[in-house]
Amino acid sequence: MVNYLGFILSLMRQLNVAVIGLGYVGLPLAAVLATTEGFEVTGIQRRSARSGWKLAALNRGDAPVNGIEPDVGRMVSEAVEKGTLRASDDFSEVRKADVVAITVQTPIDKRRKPVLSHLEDACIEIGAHMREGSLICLESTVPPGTTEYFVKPILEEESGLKAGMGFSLVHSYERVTPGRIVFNLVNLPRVVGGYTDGCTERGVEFYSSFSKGGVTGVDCLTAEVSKLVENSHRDVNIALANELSKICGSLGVDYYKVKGLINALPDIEGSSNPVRPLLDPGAGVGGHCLPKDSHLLMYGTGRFGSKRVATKLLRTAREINDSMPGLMLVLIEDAMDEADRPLVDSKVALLGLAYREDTDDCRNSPTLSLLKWLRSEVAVHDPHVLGHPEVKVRPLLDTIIGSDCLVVMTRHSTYKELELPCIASMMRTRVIVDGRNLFDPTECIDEGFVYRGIGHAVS
Ligand code: SAJ
Repeated sequence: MVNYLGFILSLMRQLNVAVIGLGYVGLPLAAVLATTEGFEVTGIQRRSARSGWKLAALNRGDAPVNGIEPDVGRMVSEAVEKGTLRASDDFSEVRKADVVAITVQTPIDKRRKPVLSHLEDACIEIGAHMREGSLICLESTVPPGTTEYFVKPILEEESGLKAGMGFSLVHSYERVTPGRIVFNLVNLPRVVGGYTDGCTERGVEFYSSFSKGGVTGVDCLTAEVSKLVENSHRDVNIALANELSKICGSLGVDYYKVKGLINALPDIEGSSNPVRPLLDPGAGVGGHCLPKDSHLLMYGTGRFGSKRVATKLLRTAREINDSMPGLMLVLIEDAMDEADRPLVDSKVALLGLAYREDTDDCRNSPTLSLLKWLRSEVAVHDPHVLGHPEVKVRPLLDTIIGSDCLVVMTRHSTYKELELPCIASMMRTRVIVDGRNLFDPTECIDEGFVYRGIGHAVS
């Protein structure tokens, strides 16, 4: 197989990369590549009403992402200044690309079936413009079988080229997480799954040129399954923590004390006693990854698997995690009963709209679920979410002052500076319901609060 990358780099020409989709995955990838020696990047994004504004922002050198993302903004302005990054809505720009990275969204619908229409549209456009010899990298998280049985046929049909011959096709999944996007992208190990061994070889070469975490080549199906298993594993373990915290609560045992004892188990050579770290229970599991990835895995198994598999554990884990905002409502109702204050006549202060600490990402946020069920006056604060189409985000003081119940939904670092006496003086009724182990239960009770907390037994 011709060493295309080496050949191009040997010519010292910039390697031209087109990144299709400028969301939480595409934008950081474009920024990292555009600030890496030897790359020139065109970010291509459909100019839709919702996301078209990103193109202008990017071409001004402004990164359209908030939250604590230390690097993306700096890298974008540096690259635009240098002329190695530009954004466009013109898919014909793909014609110049040596490498095309597909980072479009692959959500699930209300019936938990994958929505691959964005991927299909992108592949049709890419196929129509891609150059012979280009490397196509599917980074979006997809059901097993998508690279070979969905993406490949579209690209071949539209381009008239054959995968593995006229172009190379790989699936390489990202492991980014809001708040640590660039760090993870550059430093975590990378898996590259090729349609053929030759495709894999080219993909490994490309990702090795900027990834410092090591790159492993496999087949595309193994790569697709690995990504989904990684997140399904995490989802199941969070569900285990949630169920164990309910058991501990019912027995009057503090889950976090139990967790501390078990997670302190050392990995002593020769003990053959494997470490088994417990995760944290919480107000719910949000984000764009965990709520959907086990469904993608189950869908792909049903669609392309050789025989049916009863995926009971994955389904149950999703049900448990999706039930946690409901548990928060129960705890709020229970605490307000103890405080002898009718919830319906109260003001509930919700701290945190983002699904995860120190980010502005509200996708599938547990707070949005809880808001659907709360029938009282509600004030929502989030230090990183500057605005939201469905929720009015209020200043912190405005949220807390005169409230009857303070509910912690997201463990933003800024909330760790909150002082209980100060909070108590601003609230009308002193009730705290802590969904993220932010406060110390004893300190809350000593300060005169009615306290409930996921993972903490009420003493
Ligand atoms: N959560 C819990 N308990 C925990 C951990 C998380 O309730 O012990 C909740 C969080 O509050 C959040 C949700 O789960 O609402 C997801 O949290 P996360 O830390 O898994 O954050 P994500 O969705 O950004 O997870 C991503 C995943 N990476 C990708 O899919 C690309 C995951 O595989 C990573 O482990 C995680 O980032 C990470 O921290 O790197």
